[in-house]
Amino acid sequence: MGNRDQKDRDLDSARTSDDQSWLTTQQGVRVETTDDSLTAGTRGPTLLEDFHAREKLTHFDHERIPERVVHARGAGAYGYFRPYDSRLRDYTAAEFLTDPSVTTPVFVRFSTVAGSRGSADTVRDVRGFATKFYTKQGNYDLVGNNMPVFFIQDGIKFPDFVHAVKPEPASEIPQAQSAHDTFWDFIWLHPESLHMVMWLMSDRALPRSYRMMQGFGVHTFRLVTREGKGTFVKFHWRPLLGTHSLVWDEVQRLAGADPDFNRRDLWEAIEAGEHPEFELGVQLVDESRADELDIDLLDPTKIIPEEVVPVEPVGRMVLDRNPQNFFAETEQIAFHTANVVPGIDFTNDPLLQARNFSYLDTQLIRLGGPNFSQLPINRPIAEVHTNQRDGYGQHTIHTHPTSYASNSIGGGCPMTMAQSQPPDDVFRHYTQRVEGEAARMRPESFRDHYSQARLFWNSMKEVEQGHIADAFSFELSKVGSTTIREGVLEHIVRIDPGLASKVADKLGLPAPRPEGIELHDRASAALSQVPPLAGFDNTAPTAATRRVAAVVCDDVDDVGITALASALSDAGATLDLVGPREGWLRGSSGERITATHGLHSTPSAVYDAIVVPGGAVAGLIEPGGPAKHFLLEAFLHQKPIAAFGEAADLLRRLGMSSAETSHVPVTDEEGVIVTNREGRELPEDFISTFLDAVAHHRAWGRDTTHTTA
Ligand code: HDE
Repeated sequence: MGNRDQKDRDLDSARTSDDQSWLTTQQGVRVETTDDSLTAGTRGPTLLEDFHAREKLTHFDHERIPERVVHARGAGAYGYFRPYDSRLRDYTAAEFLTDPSVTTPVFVRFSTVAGSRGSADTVRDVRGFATKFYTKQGNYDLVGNNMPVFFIQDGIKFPDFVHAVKPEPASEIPQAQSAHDTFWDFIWLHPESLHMVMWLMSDRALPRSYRMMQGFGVHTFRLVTREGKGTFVKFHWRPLLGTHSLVWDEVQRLAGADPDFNRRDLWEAIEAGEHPEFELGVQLVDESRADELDIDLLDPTKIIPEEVVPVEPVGRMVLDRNPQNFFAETEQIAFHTANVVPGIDFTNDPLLQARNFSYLDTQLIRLGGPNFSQLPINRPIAEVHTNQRDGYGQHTIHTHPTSYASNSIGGGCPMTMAQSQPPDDVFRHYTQRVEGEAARMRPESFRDHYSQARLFWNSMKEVEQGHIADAFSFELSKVGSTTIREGVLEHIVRIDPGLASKVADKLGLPAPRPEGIELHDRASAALSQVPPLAGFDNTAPTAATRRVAAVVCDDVDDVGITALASALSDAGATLDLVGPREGWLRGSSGERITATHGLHSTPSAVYDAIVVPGGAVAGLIEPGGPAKHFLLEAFLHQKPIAAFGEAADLLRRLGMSSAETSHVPVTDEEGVIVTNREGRELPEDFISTFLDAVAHHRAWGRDTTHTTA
């Protein structure tokens, strides 16, 4: 039986559908009715002997478990991982990374960090990217984020940091936001956070989709061979759909119109058979050469730029199945950084060391006792034999006569691998020499808080830098304390004086003076999300799985819509028709078309690109028609827009297209593609140019400052 079948069978045995069944109590007694309590007379008090009512209410009263302290809001999916080849065999004993014939089942949980379980998806935040590999050698958890660094260098600071980013204690405001005093107070006083703050203020904090974001293990881990040779490793995930983000104004709209935007996107894509794929990559550093790097690998606020150590692709993960019960699967999954398998080990990164304590500890309270690894979602496919017994929620009926080691009564079982030959699959901690005086001190190089924050800034394209400046300005505007605002500006000026003066200007504060500051001009092209892309994340642009909307009404040019719908479908994208009302409409060809969405309920923010067909659509847009805002927002959000027939002129009148041509499709970096031709004669290159623009995600070159619309 394959590993996947094994896990599936395990999960199946825990599933119950309740189809075709009678309602019973927990004891299996059939229930007469669940609508009326047992009362003394029709108007009398409820009787204590109504065991069904009591059991029903008692269970309900206990339905909630504590939400995760951080990463409370998430969405999960099943899938599998397979290595491309055995090239890592020289580095690790982990079979799931080295045997291309082995398919390992996985469960991935994506999440935001700061918000509560019910908070909106599209907030400015770090995203969690946690993967549980159910390997034959035991469960391995890679509990990463979509940013490669972290806010703090030592786990002892984690409670301080989390208390600061969570809502203010008195009012519990704001929800799922870092834009408030306590967060920025922490940042001001902890410049070690600055590199991560740059990522947080960048578009990386607003992913378009969980399917379109990178993942990082953050810490330096160790790969270890059977012979005990160690190699430092940094783990990377790269989405095959490309890494893409939303823009700030768009996320405001989405948080209201569809607070589940990222969760829904993942769910619907998997239901539609558009299975998200991620490639696993590694940066390997020979232990003897670690000193040649200009960073300390134990410092989780630093990256190894890809130009220094390239990322090598080693395998592929596909997510192909949604959970069937959110609570049982996505909520009860318990990740733990110390869940490692033979061939993977830790380093002394002080952040990782603290995590190795914290995750087990948190599951004990969250999942109510020490037996949470017996929950179906957490059970390994590897056999489990421990001498651990009893405890809340014990599901296993242990029949072995002993529960201690060593024993003779139980035949010495379960045995440790040290007792058996050959000791192949045993986990052996990496042997390293450790010495030094006990001290609360960090290495000197941990003190450099600005170099890589500036490296990130230098690596951004102009449009990305603009977004970062806007994000700082927004966030600091929400900070009441001028001392904190000024304190943060004093740090930003050391990252980039231009950035500091832009933000200071918005805040009405004097720009801090960049005196005595040394600024380097190093950059890493792999960090930018705006084409041309470089490095591991340099994916070919694709329109696959993109959602496009066509604005429709009666007498719209439906022939052109049909042509575009079919071209988009061939490219793996979908076209939704959005009308002044949902339901049947009459196209200009006399055929009926169906508006599946209404302008009253669906903003253009939920789409990747917009089509404005010819025909009567102009009436929807001007003057002040119901689709005007829809279109204007799409334009401001730099989405590709295609217009044909009469709509081409319309876009020109609105100042969205400067194309003077009549029949030729026109596009440039502005991403507005127009042709005066009618739907039945849409030029080939009009369609292909539009598809190309969709594949490029956003029209980064569009100047949105002077539209007249
Ligand atoms: Fe976590 N983190 N964390 N974290 N973390 C948790 O574990 C913690 C850190 C990350 O989908 C908690 O089960 C400490 C870095 C993800 O279930 C908790 C420190 C990174 C998830 C916890 C860190 C992460 C968590 C909350 C500093 C990126 C969600 C509930 C020493 C590499 C996993 C839980 C899921 C969850 C502690 C820092 C990622 C409290 C003490 C760095 C993706 O145990």
